[in-house]
Amino acid sequence: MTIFKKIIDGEIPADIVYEDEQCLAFRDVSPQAPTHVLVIPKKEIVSIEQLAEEDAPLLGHLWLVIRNVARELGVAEDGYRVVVNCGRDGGQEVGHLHFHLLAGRKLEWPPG
Ligand code: IU
Repeated sequence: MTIFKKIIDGEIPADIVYEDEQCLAFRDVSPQAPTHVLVIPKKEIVSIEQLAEEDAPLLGHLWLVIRNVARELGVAEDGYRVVVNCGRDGGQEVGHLHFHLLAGRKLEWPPG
């Protein structure tokens, strides 16, 4: 079980900014930008690589939640970045699919 599953189950506290029956959004404990939120499905999906065809509606929902959270947190107007790390070379450390929502400063490109 990952730490994110424990957050979903309420076993570990998190600074939750949005929740519904399908997903959870909470502030990253080690923020890389003034606003750094993780949006995760409640379904235990390890990474993009483990997505199933049936997860397509869930993914659409997650993108709309990300957009809505960005608006709610007041960062939509200036802009933001959404990052999904996948696997070792992609820099994924937690084996539960998550979308990083980063905002609040001018983000550089390309990433390291
Ligand atoms: P990554 O894409 O798997 O590298 O991102 C994992 C993120 O989860 C990373 O930004 C951590 O700071 C963050 N995180 C967290 O917010 N709370 C935790 O308890 C743990 C990691 I462990």
